[in-house]
Amino acid sequence: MTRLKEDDIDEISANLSNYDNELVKKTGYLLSELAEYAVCADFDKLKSQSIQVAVIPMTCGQGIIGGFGESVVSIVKHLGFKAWITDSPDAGGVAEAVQNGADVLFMADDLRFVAINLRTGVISDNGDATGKGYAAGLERMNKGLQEKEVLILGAGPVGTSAAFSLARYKAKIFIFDPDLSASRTLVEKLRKIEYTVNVETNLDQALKHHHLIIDACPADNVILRHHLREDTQIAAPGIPLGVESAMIEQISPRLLHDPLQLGVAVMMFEVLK
Ligand code: 2YJ
Repeated sequence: MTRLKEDDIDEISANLSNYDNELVKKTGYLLSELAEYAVCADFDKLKSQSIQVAVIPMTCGQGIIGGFGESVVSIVKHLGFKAWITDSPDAGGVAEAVQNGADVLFMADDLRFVAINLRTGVISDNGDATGKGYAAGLERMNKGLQEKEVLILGAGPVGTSAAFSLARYKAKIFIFDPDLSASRTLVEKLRKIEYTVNVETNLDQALKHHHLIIDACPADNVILRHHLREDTQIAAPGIPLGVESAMIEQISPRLLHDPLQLGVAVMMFEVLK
């Protein structure tokens, strides 16, 4: 899993209104609306309750990422909830959050980023939530994905979660992962819900053929100029972005990509379910 860098997230807090404007242009939905849509629920009643969210900095592993907690707080506040960062990190932060009446905790180490609803015990994982959010975004960009072919790049947690959402949207799913056994594992998981996933083994051929793409792999320079058509749409939770840098501006009206916002928004609504 990619570790976020300060540079990836330093403009999130200041740009959430602009983020919403861009998201509405692409999907017709605000961040809060798209996150609700991704987890199939209407949380107006929950929103009106006084949910308090604590974000706990975690020093283990590679330590605190400057601005990470602040960015999560700003996203959660933007959704309409009360949120703060605990003064203490780690176990002390958990104790502080509970003492101060937090209902939901957000915390991340180098391997996992989770939200926990202390009232209900429901847990949301960032990888899972991000897959749901980006699949929903691609579905809204297309006004439905039924019978449409979608290529997922990367059969990790985000790609797998996206595949389950795409199955719900009745898309025809294609998976490419350089590790063929990862693709096969995803195929098996979807077979258990009686859904067929097709495995692509040649990345260049797959990208030439498919124009609806979920880029859930942590590699840059994968989607190149000769892969892009006028109707290509890309939902790209992967960090770094896989699109050739010279093509990003051109594809940007048909590209969903952010470092944290959509995943955090889906986590927040998922734990309130
Ligand atoms: O509390 C902190 O500031 C740090 N311990 C945050 C660590 C953030 N974790 C990561 O970057 C993980 N690799 C997962 C991020 C998932 C984003 N989609």
